[in-house]
Amino acid sequence: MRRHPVALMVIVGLVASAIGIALALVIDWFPTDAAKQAEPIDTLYDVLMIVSVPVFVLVVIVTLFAVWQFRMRPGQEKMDGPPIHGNTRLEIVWTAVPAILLVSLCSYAYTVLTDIEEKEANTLVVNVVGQQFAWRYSYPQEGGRAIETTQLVLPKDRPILFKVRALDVIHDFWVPAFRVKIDAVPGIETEVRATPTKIGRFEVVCAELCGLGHAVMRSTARVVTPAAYDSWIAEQVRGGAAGGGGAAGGDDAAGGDDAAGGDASGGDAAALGRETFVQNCGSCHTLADAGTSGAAGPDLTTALRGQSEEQIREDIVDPDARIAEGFQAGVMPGNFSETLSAEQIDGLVTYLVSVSR
Ligand code: HEC
Ligand SMILES: [Cu+2]
Repeated sequence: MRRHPVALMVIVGLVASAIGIALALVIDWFPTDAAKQAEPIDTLYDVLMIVSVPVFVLVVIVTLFAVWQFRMRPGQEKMDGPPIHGNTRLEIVWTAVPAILLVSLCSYAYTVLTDIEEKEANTLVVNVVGQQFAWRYSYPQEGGRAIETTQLVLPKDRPILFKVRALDVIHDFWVPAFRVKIDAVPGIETEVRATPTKIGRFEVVCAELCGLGHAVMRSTARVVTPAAYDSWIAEQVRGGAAGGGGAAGGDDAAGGDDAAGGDASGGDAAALGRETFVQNCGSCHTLADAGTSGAAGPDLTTALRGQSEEQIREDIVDPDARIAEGFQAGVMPGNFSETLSAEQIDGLVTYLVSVSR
């Protein structure tokens, strides 16, 4: 074998490539796939692995071989290597082969991209807004005002077009189970398409480092049957029409006794407070009465017990004044006194006091 270094390299290379490819294909790299887009993307990934592993092995083996074969031996310290002038045939080969490889892989990736981004009939448009550090959604309604909510509910098997915006810095809307993601960039609207194929809950993640609360900028995509989606939408529309009393409640918990809660706590201020809460706070805070399930901040169903009205107000307008145990400063937005009206803040305080007693 010493006489045939190239033969040895070829054999080692073939074995190493076979092991590498087998590992790449056997290991389950991906989360569940829950959209039509997942399969072509996973296949693309596998093909890229199959092609890259031998290239990687080739480079590593030739490097290691050269290091070993042409190493400096005792007595050679002052010697120089033989003068080399290049090899035209070799240079043509090592330019042409990678070029062909790259062009073919790019063409394949491009067809996958156009394929998964194809426009489809009966597409549902969902607007997505990223803002430090939460996602909000709105569903345009024919002839009515859009439904604003912090919950992402999607009908199974219906193509969805997400129109994505950002209000402050760059975020990135990503549902790993759908495989697709897109940057949310202030000042422009970006788009991404996915057709959910599995009922269930799938994580929504921000995939662009966007500040201190980046890691908690999470939400859930809930994929339901088309019938369940229709009744969810109907519920949202009714909630909105009833003066905001039940707006966007109706996650699994506590959607039912909306009206009772609202009425008992004394009318308009609390109703406005509840609506404001669902739209601005529910993506980060769980609150049973409002039907929200955010987890970036404390669960307000229990956290507010025994707190005074003044404390709650301060927590909202100046969140860093007092940091809830186990949580970080700088995650809850500090500018609610500017982005919300005085009535909305009064409403929030009235509402939160009423549900914490
Ligand atoms: C981006 C996520 C986020 C949003 C949006 C958010 N909060 Fe918070 N909130 C937090 C975090 C994190 C904490 C804990 C750190 C702290 O106390 O500042 C917190 C703390 C609180 C507390 C104190 C809880 C306690 O244990 O004493 C209250 C009350 C509160 N938030 C109310 C609200 C209200 C009302 C809104 C909407 C107007 C809101 N939050 C919006 C993340 C958020
Ligand atoms: Cu973000």
